[in-house]
Amino acid sequence: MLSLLFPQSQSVLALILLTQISLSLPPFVPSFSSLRAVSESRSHVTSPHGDPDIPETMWFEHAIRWQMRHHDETLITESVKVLKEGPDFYIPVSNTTGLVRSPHEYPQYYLAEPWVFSFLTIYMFFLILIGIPVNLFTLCVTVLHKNLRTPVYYMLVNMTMADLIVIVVSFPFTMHAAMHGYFVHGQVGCNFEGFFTVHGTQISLWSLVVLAVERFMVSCKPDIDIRFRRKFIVKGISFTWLMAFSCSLPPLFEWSRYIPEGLQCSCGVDYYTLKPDLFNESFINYMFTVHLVIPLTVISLCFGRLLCVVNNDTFNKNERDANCLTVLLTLGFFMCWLPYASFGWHIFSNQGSAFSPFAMTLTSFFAKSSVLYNPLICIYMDKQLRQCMVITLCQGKNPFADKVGASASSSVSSGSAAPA
Ligand SMILES: *C/C=C(C)/C=C\C=C(C)\C=C\C1=C(C)CCCC1(C)C
Ligand SMILES: *[C@@H]1O[C@H](CO)[C@@H](O)[C@H](O)[C@H]1NC(C)=O
Repeated sequence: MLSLLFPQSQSVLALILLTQISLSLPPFVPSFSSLRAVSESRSHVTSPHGDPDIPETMWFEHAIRWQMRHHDETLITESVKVLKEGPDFYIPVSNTTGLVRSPHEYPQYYLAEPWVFSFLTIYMFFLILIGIPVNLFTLCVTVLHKNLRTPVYYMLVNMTMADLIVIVVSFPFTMHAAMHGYFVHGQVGCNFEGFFTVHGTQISLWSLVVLAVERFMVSCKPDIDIRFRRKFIVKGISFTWLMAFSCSLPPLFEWSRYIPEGLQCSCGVDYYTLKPDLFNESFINYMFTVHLVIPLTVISLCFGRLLCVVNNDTFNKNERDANCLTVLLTLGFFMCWLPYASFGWHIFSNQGSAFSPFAMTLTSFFAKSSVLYNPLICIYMDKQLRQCMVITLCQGKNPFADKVGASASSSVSSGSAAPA
């Protein structure tokens, strides 16, 4: 349907999908089923318990050999009911092997083989390596070029900054933790990493909400006062930070908490236990309602209206392009975050059920790739931003000047541009 409305959107969607797939999936795919089989059989092992002859690093080979000897019976009878929980962690595998250890103190190589952790390290390294220059460059170009100072771009600067905060502040922690196979930075590091990830992501989410509302207003009243729009966006930016704090701060102050999740080398909020003393249940309900369902509803309502004006010829083409950009940014965001959100909700609403720590990590590291999409989508969609980038790169001269000059007016940013 979208491709009917926006001719460009099909290729952009393909681009998002391809980047996402190439970034996060292929190395997992061939090994996924075999890994799951291994981790399932792993949680049924009962014997190596306390055998002093076996060094901890050898436990896996030992467990397999032991399983071969004792064959099917134990595999079938033992279930994954015993869940491991500590004061500041929750590991969703049974401790019948006696190998489960605190993720703040010991490597978690019983959850997945070391190469999986190495892969996560490399993945995080690439997110940092690509994410910093792409976001930083977009930020510089947007701030430096006066003709990009439009309400829509104010919001994009906000989102790019949020992405940079996540990449610079919290990703190195994740990478370092994955390198060691456990959360080496202790509970303080976990709070730090969790806080900045949630904060940055929430800023992006609420920016999308404000952007959708702004697009909605403009499409209702195309000749709306530009100064009003500017003021609205500036207020909107403070609003995004406020809303982000209202989601990221409470877990630091004993309303829920940040704990290591999945393979125990990244931190998220606690979906795993109810913890009445931390009012965990109310926080998770609050987080999913106020910080996911409500934004999603507001955005959908605004987009409903946008889709109505999309084929309206009297409506400025550049404004329509800006609408398209907003829709794509939103799709990119939710494509990254909905798998993680629904898995988190599933774990929360089925307390104590067995789930694969590997699958949890898969969704959460997949969500982390969202920091790349905002700038990539903008660069792809917006001709004027691309031109400004070329000019910045070539130190003030645009080598393609006569070629692109003619079509300059058809870019997203000039559409929403202010009278200078
Ligand atoms: C790698 C670290 C991760 C994924 C940390 C945790 C993230 C959350 C607790 C995310 C919460 C949510 C956000 C930020 C936006 C979409 C909805 C949400 C509640 C899943
Ligand atoms: C798992 O069992 C072993 C051996 O009984 C014990 O040393 C270890 O502390 C247990 N792990 C947890 C997280 O309780």
